[in-house]
Amino acid sequence: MKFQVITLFPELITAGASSGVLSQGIKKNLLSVSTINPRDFATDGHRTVDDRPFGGGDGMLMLPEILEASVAKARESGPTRVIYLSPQGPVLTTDKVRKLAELSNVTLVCGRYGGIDQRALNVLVDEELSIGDYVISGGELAALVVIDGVSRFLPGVLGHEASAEKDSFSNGLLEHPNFTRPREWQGQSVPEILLSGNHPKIEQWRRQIAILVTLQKRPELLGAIPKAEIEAAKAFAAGLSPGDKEACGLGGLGL
Ligand code: 4HQ
Repeated sequence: MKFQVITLFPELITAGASSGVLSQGIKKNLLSVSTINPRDFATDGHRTVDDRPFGGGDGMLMLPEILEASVAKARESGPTRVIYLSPQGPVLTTDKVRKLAELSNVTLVCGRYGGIDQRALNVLVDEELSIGDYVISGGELAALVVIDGVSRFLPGVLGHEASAEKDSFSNGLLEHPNFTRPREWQGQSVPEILLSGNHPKIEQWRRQIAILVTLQKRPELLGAIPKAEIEAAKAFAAGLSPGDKEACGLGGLGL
């Protein structure tokens, strides 16, 4: 998968892609992250890329010709899906991340300051995408969120020990809690079942706990889980020891 990022701050993107899962994926040739600097397409001595908004207002807007030339540069590598990071787009979800992971060439357009001339967006951008209902200073951090989230679904990027399919949201649920040594810490014990070595039983237990965690923290996510399974998890919760309930952070359920 090829990610191209149109940005006036390429060093932000390079820094974000230079460690952890992303850099590993790049090293293994499973993905690439390159930048296109709109400044390179300025035509005047001051390398101007933006101008003041007609009608007045704060901030400077990227000139349409500058984005046009930047996107043309991105298209030199072949067909590419052009995405503008903006709080006006639909908010990114796991479903969307999975779909993006099926593409082979994605161009992420990062705005700064006041944004980009609307006519350029109308013509040059295939879709808008938001990483959430808040405002950040530029699209770069949002682009990195998209690149990171999508890359985790590319085959081979995560080791087999950590699959994106096991993470929160992939099964429609938040993840079950995890524990390591010591077996007892500050009066809290690791749930006995996890020490049993009975892996089918452990998997069953984890699924029930994951449903309860989701019910407690993000009940609106449970829409896709059958009512009967939620009721079964509540019955299971009634049988949990107070110690296990506390250790699992399930004190807020009132069950
Ligand atoms: N931006 N999700 C870039 C965002 C944002 C978001 C604000 C994008 C400023 C120029 N991007 N403009 N939320 O807040 O993607």
